Amino acid sequence: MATTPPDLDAIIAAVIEELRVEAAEVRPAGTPAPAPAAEPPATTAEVAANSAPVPPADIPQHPPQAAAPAQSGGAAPPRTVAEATGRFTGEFGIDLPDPTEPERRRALQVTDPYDAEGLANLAATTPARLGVGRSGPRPKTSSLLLFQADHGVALDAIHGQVDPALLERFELFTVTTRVADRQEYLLRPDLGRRLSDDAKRDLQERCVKGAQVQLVVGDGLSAAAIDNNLEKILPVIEQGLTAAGIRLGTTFFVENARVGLMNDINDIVDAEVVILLIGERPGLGIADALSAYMGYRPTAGKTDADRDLICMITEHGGTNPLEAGAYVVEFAKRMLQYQASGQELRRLTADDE
Ligand code: B12
Repeated sequence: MATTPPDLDAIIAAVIEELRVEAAEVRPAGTPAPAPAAEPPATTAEVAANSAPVPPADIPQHPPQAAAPAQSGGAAPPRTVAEATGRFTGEFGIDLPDPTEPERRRALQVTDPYDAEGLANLAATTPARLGVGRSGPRPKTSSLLLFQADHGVALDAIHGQVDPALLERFELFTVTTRVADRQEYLLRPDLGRRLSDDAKRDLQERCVKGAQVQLVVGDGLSAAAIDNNLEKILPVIEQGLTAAGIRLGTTFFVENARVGLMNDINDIVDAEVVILLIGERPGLGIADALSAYMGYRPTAGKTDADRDLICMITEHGGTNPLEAGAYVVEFAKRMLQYQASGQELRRLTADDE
């Protein structure tokens, strides 16, 4: 009858014990215990990654264990996977390649695909995470790291602040909405659509009234969108409109802004066309895309059906801000010509298309 060698029993027992101890330390009370790993790690990199994860600050870390050969017989059982396998190299570290590097980000990771060429063609049509493969039922480590990195960039964009030096360079003064802080901004879009009382007073005092085009810059859901694109798009729009003899209002910046704010703003500045340059909700890959939302005579009660927008303005896989600026100018001229925007503009220009 086949029996398991005694040293293997000791190794398995040690691994199970280690997983149990780790799970007890890391798992919040009341959550079920995870199933033990089915297979021992195959490579040095996996051993290092498994033995020395980089845990969040509030999770206790194991002190590094000294390298030791696998034990057998009556000796003390090994305490770590590295000890058990004898493959610990003596150094802890992450030796995986950076998954955010462009060639890694787009690398196909399906092992032995049925139609490699078809898969490559499909993946080339979209930035979506196709062909990422899997490790058992789980994502591969590189997929998980890439996801976490992109998620981090998106969070930074949402919670970041627009560079004050940039606003100064364009001499934009800042007003706020009725939102108190970023948390409230995310939870209460309605408050981001209304100007604060101070903002109303500031606009009343500082803005030219009755312009043909009022430009507004708002952080929206991505500070990075403003930081990375404003310097290119704003001069193109301003110069393009001015060169066409169009009178501009006083451009300013709104913190914690939502699109619907255009109505409140125009109830004060009374422009013909309002153009709001605002940060879009970041995606997992592109976090600095800007939109230009535009409306003809926005006022209380106007909705998105009365607005137009030019979206995905970014140098990272979208419309270049210089090109987008020129397009915004043409769109604004069209709105002025037809005295309409949104669905109404579509109706009036249906014969043009
Ligand atoms: C979130 C979102 C939505 C959400 C908005 C919900 C909300 N309250 O936030 C929902 C799912 C409702 C939605 C619906 C639609 N959307 Co949408 N949406 C987006 C997305 C992913 C992000 C927008 C964003 O970050 N805005 C900035 C933040 C700060 O604005 P906000 O004040 O928080 O939210 C307002 C805007 O998002 C606006 N909005 C959202 N979509 C659209 C579309 C149009 C044409 C307009 C004028 C306004 C608008 O509605 C919100 C309330 O006012 C963009 C993708 C992108 N790359 O921008 C597509 C996007 C803007 N949507 C688009 C479209 C086509 C639509 C729909 C017309 C789809 C449809 N056929 O029904 C509808 C129109 C809805 C409307 N408001 O009238 C297109 C616009 C293309 C274009 N250039 O005209 C985009 C660019 C997606 C795309 N690539 O195709 N959308």
